[in-house]
Amino acid sequence: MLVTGSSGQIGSELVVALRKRYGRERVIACDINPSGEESGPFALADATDRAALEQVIRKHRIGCVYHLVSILSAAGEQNPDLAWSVNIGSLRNVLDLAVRYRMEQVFWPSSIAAFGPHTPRTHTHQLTVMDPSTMYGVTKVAGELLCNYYFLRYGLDVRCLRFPGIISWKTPPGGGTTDYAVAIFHGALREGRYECFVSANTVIPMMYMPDAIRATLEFMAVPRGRLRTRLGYNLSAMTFSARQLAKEVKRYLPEFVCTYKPDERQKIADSWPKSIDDRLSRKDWGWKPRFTLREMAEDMLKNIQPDWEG
Ligand code: VAH
Repeated sequence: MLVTGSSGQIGSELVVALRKRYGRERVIACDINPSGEESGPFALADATDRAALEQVIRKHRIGCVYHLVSILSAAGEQNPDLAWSVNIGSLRNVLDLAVRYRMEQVFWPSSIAAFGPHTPRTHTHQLTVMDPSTMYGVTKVAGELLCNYYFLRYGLDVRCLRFPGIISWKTPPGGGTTDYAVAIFHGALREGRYECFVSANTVIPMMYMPDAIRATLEFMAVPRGRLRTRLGYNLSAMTFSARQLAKEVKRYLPEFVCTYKPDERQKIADSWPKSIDDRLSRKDWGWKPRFTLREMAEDMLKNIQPDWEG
């Protein structure tokens, strides 16, 4: 198995989970930057360079790719051309090479960022209007359509999940609009305060990383006949406002003060759904979230500052 973007927020944790389940030597981590804590085989490669990627695939006889390379929503608005070429260029390389080398499976993360300002914002349906207003969102819609095409045309077993904002502690925030939901914990523990870059009443669907990793592994293990779509499956776990998150942090750190100073990322956040209808995931492959906001907040604080007594 190859995990591209293995040094990133999801990639770094997915590598560990896959190695635990399938064995250290069977999972090749691959990134343009080493993560610095390689727990197994690593290939330094730029996934937008098809020849370099093909060399890794041939050398390690790859049969399955988890393709996690992406420039996220906020960073993508700083350089939309790069976001398109990295997100779509690397995906096309993976899909073409997966067909060429007759791979068994490909996983690719889509996002609720694939929805836009005209998408109904509560209990957003699986099949609905998708008019994203960020280049990142455009690459997610285009990417889903590409994955669906490669399934229809070549029979490639490529699977996509529309992840909500993902919260984790192992890697620093990386250019996403939902980074505030990670940075708030670090600010609370380090300085006792945090200035949030979206307004207090901003509501975005979120998921704790352990749930996101489990969803990926469960989704990829389901027999292909169970899946009714090759566009992204809607996926949800929890949804809360920035104010509710700050209040949860304050439950554990009573001195914590959160202030709000919306910046250009507010417009992106306001274009996304407030809640997601993920009935198709629950029906087709038995999705069920585990972590609540309370459990996530406690786990985040405990792991960011191990000597913190909850
Ligand atoms: C971002 N973390 O903020 C990503 C995610 C739904 C948000 O796709 O860009």
